[in-house]
Amino acid sequence: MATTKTDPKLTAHAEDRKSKSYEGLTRQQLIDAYRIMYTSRRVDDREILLKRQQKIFFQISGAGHEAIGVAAGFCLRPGYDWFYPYYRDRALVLALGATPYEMLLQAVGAADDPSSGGRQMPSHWAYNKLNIVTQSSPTGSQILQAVGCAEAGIYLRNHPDTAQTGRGDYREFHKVSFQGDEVTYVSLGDGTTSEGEFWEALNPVANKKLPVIFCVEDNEYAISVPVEVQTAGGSISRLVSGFPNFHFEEVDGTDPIASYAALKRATEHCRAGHGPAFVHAHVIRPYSHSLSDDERLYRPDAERQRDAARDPITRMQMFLIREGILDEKGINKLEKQVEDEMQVAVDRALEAKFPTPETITQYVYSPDIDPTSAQFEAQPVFAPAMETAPAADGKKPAASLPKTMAELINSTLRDEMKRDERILVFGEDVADVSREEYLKKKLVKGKGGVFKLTAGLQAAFGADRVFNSPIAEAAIVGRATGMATRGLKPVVEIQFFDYIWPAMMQLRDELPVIRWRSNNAFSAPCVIRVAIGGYLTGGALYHSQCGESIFTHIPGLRVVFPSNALDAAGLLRTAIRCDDPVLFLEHKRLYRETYGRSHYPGPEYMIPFGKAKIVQPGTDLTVITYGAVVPRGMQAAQRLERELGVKVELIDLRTLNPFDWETIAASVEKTNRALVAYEDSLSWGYGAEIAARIADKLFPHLDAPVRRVAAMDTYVAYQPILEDAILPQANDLFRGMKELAEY
Ligand SMILES: Cc1ncc(C[n+]2csc(CCOP(=O)(O)OP(=O)(O)O)c2C)c(N)n1
Ligand SMILES: [Mg+2]
Repeated sequence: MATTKTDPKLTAHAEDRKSKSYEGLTRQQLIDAYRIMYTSRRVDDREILLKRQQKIFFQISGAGHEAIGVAAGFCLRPGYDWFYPYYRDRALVLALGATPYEMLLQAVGAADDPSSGGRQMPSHWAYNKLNIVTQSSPTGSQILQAVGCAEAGIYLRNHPDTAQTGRGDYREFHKVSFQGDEVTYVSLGDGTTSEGEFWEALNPVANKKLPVIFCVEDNEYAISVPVEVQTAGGSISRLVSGFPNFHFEEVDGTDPIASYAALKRATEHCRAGHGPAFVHAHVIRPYSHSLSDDERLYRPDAERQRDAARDPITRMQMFLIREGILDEKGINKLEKQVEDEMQVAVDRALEAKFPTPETITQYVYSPDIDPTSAQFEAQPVFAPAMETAPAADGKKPAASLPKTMAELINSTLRDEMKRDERILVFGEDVADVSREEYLKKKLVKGKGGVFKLTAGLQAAFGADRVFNSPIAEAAIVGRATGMATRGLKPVVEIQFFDYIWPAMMQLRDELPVIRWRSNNAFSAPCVIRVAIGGYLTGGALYHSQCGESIFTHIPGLRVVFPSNALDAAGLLRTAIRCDDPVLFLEHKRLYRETYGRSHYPGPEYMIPFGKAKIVQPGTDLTVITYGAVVPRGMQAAQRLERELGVKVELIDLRTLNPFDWETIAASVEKTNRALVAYEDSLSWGYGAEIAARIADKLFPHLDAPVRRVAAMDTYVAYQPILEDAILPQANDLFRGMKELAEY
């Protein structure tokens, strides 16, 4: 038998390498890292092939981003930490425990796709068990939600009893879990740092020292636009370097060991509670932006070759060989295993069942709680009569007087916050005083909202439940969405409807879509209170807008618009306890109106959504309206009866999505005439849909055309003479009703 002599020097060298530390990674971990990176690349390759064979319908790759991804996956813990990755993070998601088969299920659009049930494009990750929160396509909209997610973790740690599940409300279906030292990871591309939402996220994470890792995967391109166009000076690290409390890392993100070291330091900083971390990883993008893009159109060969020389897959392979961790045979064996597993996964995915069209409407709203149901029907319980005893001066004490809408909203918030510790209130100026010591020393009384709707809540419940946010509407809604995803119930305020627009991405593409796009794996029920409307005398263009139909056009979002104090209290409670996101529109003019005041109906008073109120019964004409047009409509209707004997049935819809079609239909079938009145500008407004439905469904019952009375198709002007002319007044309503009655 032949024996080989071993060179003792070589043996020593091999031993040396064996004990070498790779930033704490073992040799086995390095092999595992390569396996995941290689798997990630091969899933991309297989998807590209499947796309060319028209077996899948879209492809976007994680190629070039594998090293930073696997490093993050090794530093963080699935199901413990929280993840808001973006589409290039295939390697991260694999490292956390997702499988190629699961990814391919999404690519083919299978019913069993665990991320979306065939609803989202491939690489739009969502894995509930791993705490990988459902992702979407808008660049950067995940970032603010990650902030809210991290805030929720801190809040839950400080309020552990919050985790108790309440009965009879959304809490039954939202178990909360948290770890004292959890970290939230969010990643984004270099181009995405141009989005306002990225910058809106930096203030709260820095100020509140939130444990969030931002990982910017800088491949120097955003589709065809190079980094120097997106980022002044070309370096995002330089631009963010002034934010306090951050730990900063800049690293070659194609080097898994350097990436691991950087992310380990970042994770330690966050876990220890020192604040957020910012990891700027330089990566490459070898496969163009997506399969719909050909980068040769805007990148010369030399530049692409320069990138290719840094390909993380080849680099890692060479590294393993050089370090003697795997030889060529070992590499080949590993790759063959991956190929074999991949083939099985592809074959299985191609046989997967597709979702059926009957399932399309599932999970637009909560399947668990129906806010239109009898569960939300409760009678008002007014305080006992002792309060109505006259005061010494003979006048009734203030407590006995009916309360304004503003007061009842405040009382409702107060009682709900008492009942449910998961409720947080934040927004612009909503706190009593941000500098809490002023309040504690009783130096000031506190503000509590520009309309004082949240007055006293901070004093009653503390500054971690009621606090001011920066003027950043996207952040208000995005952070609320992240918190709600964790099972909290944020009740946030948008100060003026006119300023809701920076939050539009969150309100259209995120909050109401989370449940549907994740096939019910995630949801984010929360309440967005918004001061809306005109008739203010001097409110002008930017403090008077309506525009509710823009939001009723959004599937998944409930829209409520009360016209009086009692309804506001009952509907707000339903909004808070239900399991869907709710846009709660509060008319500024009605906040302190004499019309519609009420005593407080008690801490359990609720009104189901989708139940209109017949404010005045009638037989001759149906008027369908809501909000501040209700009292104006009443005035007009009373005059009509007085002067012409026409009996108008006036319907206050109260909630706009859902809306009470049964009440409308029953009324129009009786009166045979319908007028829809609303404060928003006439064309394309909310009433257009109601009018169209009546024309469509009730045509045989109509004795006259369906009419609308609304604002002019312009903006609301400052000068009161103009405002009066622009907005629908009682006189306009009277004229409209009269014409229709006489038709
Ligand atoms: C808000 C928004 N605007 C535009 C797009 C279209 N879009 C998709 S990816 C992308 C480029 C993103 O570049 P970057 O952030 O650098 O990430 P990368 O793809 O390079 O990893 C654009 C413009 C989008 N998805 N969302
Ligand atoms: Mg990029």
